[in-house]
Amino acid sequence: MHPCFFRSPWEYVAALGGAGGKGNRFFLANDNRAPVTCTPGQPGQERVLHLELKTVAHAGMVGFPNAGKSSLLRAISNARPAVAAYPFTTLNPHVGIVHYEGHQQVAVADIPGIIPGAHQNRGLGFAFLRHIERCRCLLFLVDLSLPEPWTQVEDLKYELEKYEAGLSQRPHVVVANKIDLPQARASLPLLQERLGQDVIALSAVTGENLEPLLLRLKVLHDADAEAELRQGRRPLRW
Ligand SMILES: Nc1nc2c(ncn2[C@@H]2O[C@H](COP(=O)(O)OP(=O)(O)OP(=O)(O)O)[C@@H](O)[C@H]2O)c(=O)[nH]1
Ligand SMILES: [Mg+2]
Repeated sequence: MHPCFFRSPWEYVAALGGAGGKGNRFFLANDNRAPVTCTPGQPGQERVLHLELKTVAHAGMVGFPNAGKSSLLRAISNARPAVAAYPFTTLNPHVGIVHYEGHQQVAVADIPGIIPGAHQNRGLGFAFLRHIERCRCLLFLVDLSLPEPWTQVEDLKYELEKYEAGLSQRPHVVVANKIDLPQARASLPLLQERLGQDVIALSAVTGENLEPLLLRLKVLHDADAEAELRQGRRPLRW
């Protein structure tokens, strides 16, 4: 059999150990009750493999700097990414685990903020976008306290789509953060209308309305797990 074989759809043997040698017990005989003879085993296979991480998390947070991605991850999981009132606080993805009843877990990634032109590699463009590509579903996080918040969703989707066609169409939910700020709540109806889709409005800081997001996350996760099973693949587990 080829040395790199699949034992099951989700198990891969990259390098086989060598055939074992014969131990002392093999040489046990009536006239030799305590053999000290043995034979060495064969060397195992050695390979140099270049591995590429395909999945970072079930859900990835996509948003401009300062939208509150890290604050939200802190609010829904025990991850502790730094939060600060300036852009690009987060420079590497952080993964937090959301725990549900019945020991179910959903991994959510706080991905560094993307900026307009990311698809042309502006800022840390490609690096950020690659992290997004490695998430099964997306949370578009907008700062509802900024004017015309729908433009954030449009711009984010544009960057994703330019980077990889279809990426912005991954199963997703739009999350409007900072609902605790006075000017934010007022623009929610217009945001829903402009996007023509349901939006989950919440506050990562006060914890208001986190529940609907957690429920939606689970729905997205379960739908993905079912689709994976239907295709004979193992659903992601953390
Ligand atoms: N009022 C209010 N402020 C918030 C909320 N969420 C985040 N903030 C504030 O917004 C600022 C940015 O929050 P972060 O969580 O660091 O934002 P981020 O999206 O992770 O930013 P980058 O890592 O730079 O991409 C901080 O000052 C937070 O305290 C919220 O729900 N309400
Ligand atoms: Mg951050």
